[in-house]
Amino acid sequence: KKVILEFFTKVSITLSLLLTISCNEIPQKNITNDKTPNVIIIYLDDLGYGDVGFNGGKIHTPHIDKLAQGGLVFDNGYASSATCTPSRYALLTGIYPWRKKEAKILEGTAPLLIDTSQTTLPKILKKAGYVTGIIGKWHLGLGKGNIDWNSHISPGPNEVGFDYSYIMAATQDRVPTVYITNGTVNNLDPEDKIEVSYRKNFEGEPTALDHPEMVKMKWHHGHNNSIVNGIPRIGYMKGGTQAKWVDTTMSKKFLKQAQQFVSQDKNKPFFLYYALQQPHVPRTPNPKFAGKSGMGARGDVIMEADWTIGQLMKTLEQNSLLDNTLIIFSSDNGPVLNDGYYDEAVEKLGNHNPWGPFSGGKYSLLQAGTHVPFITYWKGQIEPGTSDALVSQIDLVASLANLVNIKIPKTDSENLIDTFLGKKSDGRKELIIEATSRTAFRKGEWMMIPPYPGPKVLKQQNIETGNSEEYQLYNLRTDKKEQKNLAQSNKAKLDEMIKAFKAIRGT
Ligand code: NG6
Ligand code: CA
Repeated sequence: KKVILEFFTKVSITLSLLLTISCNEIPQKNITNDKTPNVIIIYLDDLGYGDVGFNGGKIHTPHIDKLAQGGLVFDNGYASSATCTPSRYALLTGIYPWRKKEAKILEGTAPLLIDTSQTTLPKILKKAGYVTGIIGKWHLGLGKGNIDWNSHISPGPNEVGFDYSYIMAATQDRVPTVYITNGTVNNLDPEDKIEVSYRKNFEGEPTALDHPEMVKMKWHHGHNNSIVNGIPRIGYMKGGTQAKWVDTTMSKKFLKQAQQFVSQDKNKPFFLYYALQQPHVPRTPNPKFAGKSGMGARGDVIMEADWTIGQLMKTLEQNSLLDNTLIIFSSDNGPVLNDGYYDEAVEKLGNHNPWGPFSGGKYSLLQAGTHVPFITYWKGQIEPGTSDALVSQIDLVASLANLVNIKIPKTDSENLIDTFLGKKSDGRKELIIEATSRTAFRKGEWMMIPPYPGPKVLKQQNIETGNSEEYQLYNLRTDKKEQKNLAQSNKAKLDEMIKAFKAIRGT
């Protein structure tokens, strides 16, 4: 009897193990390339669908356009959220940001949002033998709360899969305004300790409210705390004088880092997450670019970002890396003109249209919030063209895992590697997008936005939020601007959408 019982226990354990494996793991696929390529994600901050030349933008972006011409342009490519932190969280983890309630725009002192035990894109690639690096904007929290900026800061990017990190902690408009290399603030001075608070000012430190005469870039809303380089920021900072960044050279610093990173260790493939700060506020073009666009600082910094990308491409070419590097270009969320400073982004816009054919913008559930420029480029491997496939940045986790043959647990990420490489024309069937803790649902050509209270327009930014007391249903093929609400006239479709949305969203 005992033997039989043991036998059945063993069989059932084996069976359940097999079942867990088959349910949780994405099947492997053979890749045709003999070598796994280097991977670079070029990720801009607040760049709109229409901000790039290849989507009709009036700002000169020849280098980005070159990627578009030589790569695959996704016309239905999405960021996971209409703001930064949630989008970046999804990009790196493959988990919808609305599943994680802390995934909101983070303060500079916020603890690390990603659990160090979580699967992440850099961990996956590291497991496949890649050297992994992040250069640029992090904005996913650091430490465990109560950071001491004067000693080693951990956990951070290096604890979630990056071998190398050279970052700003949060945003260019948030303190601390310092670069951090592998968890240590650059140019620390033990005699001039850094202190940071988002609650109250440090005694005697000037703020934009007390010392408007010290301010060179005027604030419009928010951004009236500590002043660094004449620019008033969000949050209070004391000390660290020699550690503070110079805003006008930030783009160059990140570029140099990126160039060094891709030029090192030729024996291993690399993964570079190159997170540029443009065109987020404060927009601080290098003097070489100031005034170049004729559209104010916003246009100038987009031109500078474009030049930077051109320089990185040159470095790849000089190092004979282009044939073996997959480049993914996108943006963390849609555009905003006035995001808190008077910088003439509104006044000098002219006939440039950052939103492309869409309504809304950053912070919005309407298309311009999340529907962003999206390109995959791999010289000699990806055939240039345009794809209609519905794809999201959240899909990069499963897709790149598949590319490098690493098994991962199931997430919200879908394996679309063949779509990203242009071997297949269909993408995902449905997608939930997020904007300031609200969610909406796309399936096929349809978009459904549930009712939400709150303002219909963000007054200061002049952005339509997508809020309405009623359900909204739009056909994106015929109505990209989301102006004809079909919720009443197509009840059957609305019901189908609500049902499918709830099946994923759970409420
Ligand atoms: C908002 C800031 C905005 C920007 C944004 C984050 C104010 C009034 N507005 O709170 O300027 O910093 O946060 O942008 O402070 S994001 O692209 O990083 O999500
Ligand atoms: Ca952003």
